[in-house]
Amino acid sequence: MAALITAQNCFVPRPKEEEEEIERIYKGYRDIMATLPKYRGWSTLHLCQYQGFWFQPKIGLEGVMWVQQRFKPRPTDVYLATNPKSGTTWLKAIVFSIMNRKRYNNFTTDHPLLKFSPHEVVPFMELDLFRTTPIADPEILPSPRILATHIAYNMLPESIQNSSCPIVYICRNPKDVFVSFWQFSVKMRPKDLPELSFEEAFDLFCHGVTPCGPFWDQALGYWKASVEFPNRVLFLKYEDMKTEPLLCTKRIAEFLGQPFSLQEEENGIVQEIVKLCSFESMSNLEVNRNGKSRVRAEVKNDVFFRQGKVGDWKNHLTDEMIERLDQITKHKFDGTGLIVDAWIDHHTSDY
Ligand code: PAP
Repeated sequence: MAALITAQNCFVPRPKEEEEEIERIYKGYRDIMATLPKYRGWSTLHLCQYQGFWFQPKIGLEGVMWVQQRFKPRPTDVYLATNPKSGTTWLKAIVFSIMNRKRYNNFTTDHPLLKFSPHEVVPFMELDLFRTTPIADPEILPSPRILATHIAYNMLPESIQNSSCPIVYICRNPKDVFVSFWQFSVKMRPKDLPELSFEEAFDLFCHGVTPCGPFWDQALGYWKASVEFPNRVLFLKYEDMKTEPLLCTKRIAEFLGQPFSLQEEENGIVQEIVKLCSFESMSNLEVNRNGKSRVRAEVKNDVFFRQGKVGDWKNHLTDEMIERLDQITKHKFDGTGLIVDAWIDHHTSDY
């Protein structure tokens, strides 16, 4: 297998003066963070509100500020954007497999995704590369780089917004996102923090207080961008990917300017990619069952694989919760052209 350069390879020592300068810049970020509105966090004590969105102070906001002020895109970059718990891990695996299919064409016995977590081969900018000092040098990554982010569209630096780099966004029913987020935060919340109950977390979610939320505002930013710049921003739904994985994979490949040839289709390459990236296959790999992130040492790879299903919210939410979330979703997306009928529960709603 050809050598793979991952996020971890980008953490190389820099000259002392450069390290000191970066440390000074991050100290400035922390000074700004100390002045921001705070509210109860999910896996951290607090979230900070910055430019209308909520972020974890340490694992998140410092990196966001660096991306906004200093990140240099390359014209060949591909960006993957999501609300957390909306299918990020899956999208990373699919796009990596599409983009690298000439180089890694053995999908069953010798593919990087059989040994590396999707988060390792497609790093988050603000959470992996620039989360805090020491930061990575992303110039080490070969082109085309595939980089992920949870940053809202309007908060992306102009250098990305004004570039011609493609952005693939995936969105998911907020009821499933909430349940997934809740389960994740139970695993990630340090034991020395007071417990966050399911009901409290639900209330936070409804008020938009989630890491990188409000969920709806973040989704709308990318939705509007996808309407305005359809060749640059692709808006996908998790549920469509579940029902039509082959079609969606082909659509992503076309959008990225890497359509599957007739011969590739005849050879079953699309099927192979879909199978490799499926929840069933990914969640059973040793690296994703027992591996740990090499960049974020506190994160075990298995926290990104729970059920991978549509509709688990039915097993967790009360009728009142369903009604409340659906009302918010209808209200927020009303008149935007974003069709979310399939997300609304018609037993409790008059939609
Ligand atoms: P993020 O926190 O980095 O954004 P993300 O992958 O969006 O991660 O969230 C994990 C969710 O995606 C989990 O959903 P669940 O809690 O409802 O089960 C996880 O199971 C699901 N997921 C991960 N990999 C896949 C996959 N290959 N196919 C479908 N769903 C997946």
